[in-house]
Amino acid sequence: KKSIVFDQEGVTRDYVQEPVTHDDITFELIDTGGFSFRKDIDDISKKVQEKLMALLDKAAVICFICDAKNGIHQEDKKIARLLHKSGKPVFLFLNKAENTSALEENIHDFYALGFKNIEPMSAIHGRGVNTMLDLIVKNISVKETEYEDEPKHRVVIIGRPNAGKSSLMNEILKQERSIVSDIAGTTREAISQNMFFFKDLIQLTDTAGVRKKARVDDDLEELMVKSSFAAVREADTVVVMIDVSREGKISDQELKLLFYCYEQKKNMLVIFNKIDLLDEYKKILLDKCIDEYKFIFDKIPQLWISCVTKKNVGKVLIELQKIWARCENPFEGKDINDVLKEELGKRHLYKITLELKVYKAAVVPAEIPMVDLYVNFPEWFGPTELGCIENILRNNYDLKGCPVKLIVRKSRG
Ligand SMILES: Nc1nc2c(ncn2[C@@H]2O[C@H](COP(=O)(O)OP(=O)(O)OP(=O)(O)O)[C@@H](O)[C@H]2O)c(=O)[nH]1
Ligand SMILES: [Mg+2]
Repeated sequence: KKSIVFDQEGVTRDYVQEPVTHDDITFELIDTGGFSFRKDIDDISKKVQEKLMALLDKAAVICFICDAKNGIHQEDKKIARLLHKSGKPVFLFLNKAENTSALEENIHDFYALGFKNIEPMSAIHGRGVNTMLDLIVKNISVKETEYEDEPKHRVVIIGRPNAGKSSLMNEILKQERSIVSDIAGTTREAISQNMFFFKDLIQLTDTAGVRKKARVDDDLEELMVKSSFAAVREADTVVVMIDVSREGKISDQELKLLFYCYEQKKNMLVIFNKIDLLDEYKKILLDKCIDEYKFIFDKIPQLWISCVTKKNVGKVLIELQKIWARCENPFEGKDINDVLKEELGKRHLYKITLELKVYKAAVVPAEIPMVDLYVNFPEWFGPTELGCIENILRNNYDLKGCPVKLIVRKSRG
């Protein structure tokens, strides 16, 4: 229960909790109610104090803010004692430090509180805030997999050897989970790790690079190490990583990966990595390639990142989150039946002389955008016809990165 409810006016003294992202790490920042050590406090204040103790107990890092201008207060000493007892990392911030003479005069008293880390700050001038955020993220660790629950999403990173898959995995996890080296084929087996992103548990899997040269008739299983292939099959979301520092084109293997994941109805994100090494000429070639395979690239969000300079690395999870959000509410706004009626009225579907009709569409509640189509001749709705209907839906709804599953059912109209 977040709010303290009490039968009296103007008593809300809840703590304020907000997720904050700094240096790609997201944590909950909690602004608490004030401490009180008075014995004769009323019931609301008691609840505030109880809540405060519970928060301290759960906190990973504590920022203790004192007033440098007015100097140390009796209560500060009591709070300090309490915080020392907690055994947590505590950072003492001396606020109102813009008043330098007061700061100089009072700082010694604050040293006596026994905290190693003392930082001046000025909340009204926004000074010291960055230091605070730095100290916080340095002292919290990204949550690991003690959690027994099933992950809400399984994300797998695939691509050619040396693309930077393990580098990205480590960047996202903020730890050296996967070994990174410039030797192609460094990662041998799929490596999974769970992490929290906001409130959701997410499994992240780094895979061994796709090794062999693709031939037209190769299927993906032959191209991939078994554990990588298994990881793709089990994933709901695939990140296809493409190294832009190579020859300025998207290889057949990479296209094969894209098509496979698309057909397997995965959520998808394309990541172009190593943009620190991208020159203008290669960029033009790559853009041409993307344009050539527009029919697939139009359906998938793309991010251009560098694991070395960290450019856009922080956007990866956010982009995935957007895809998942689209999947949760895929056909919002317009009525799907109106959309299909209008579009198919402009552009009829024919198989030879037979007109293929969609009488009705119904959105199926599922993990991915799914629609039942009630049609006159289900057997004639092949990949071309379904592709056409899928494109109509994609043009009318925001489904970028989401798969779309269409199921045809016989109907007499
Ligand atoms: N310049 C540059 N180098 C990068 C970038 N990302 C990764 N690298 C380097 O590329 C090499 C390969 O990185 P890894 O993360 O091991 O690549 P991988 O895709 O896991 O490779 P395999 O495990 O062999 O499939 C390492 O030397 C990295 O330091 C980047 O954005 N820019
Ligand atoms: Mg690797």
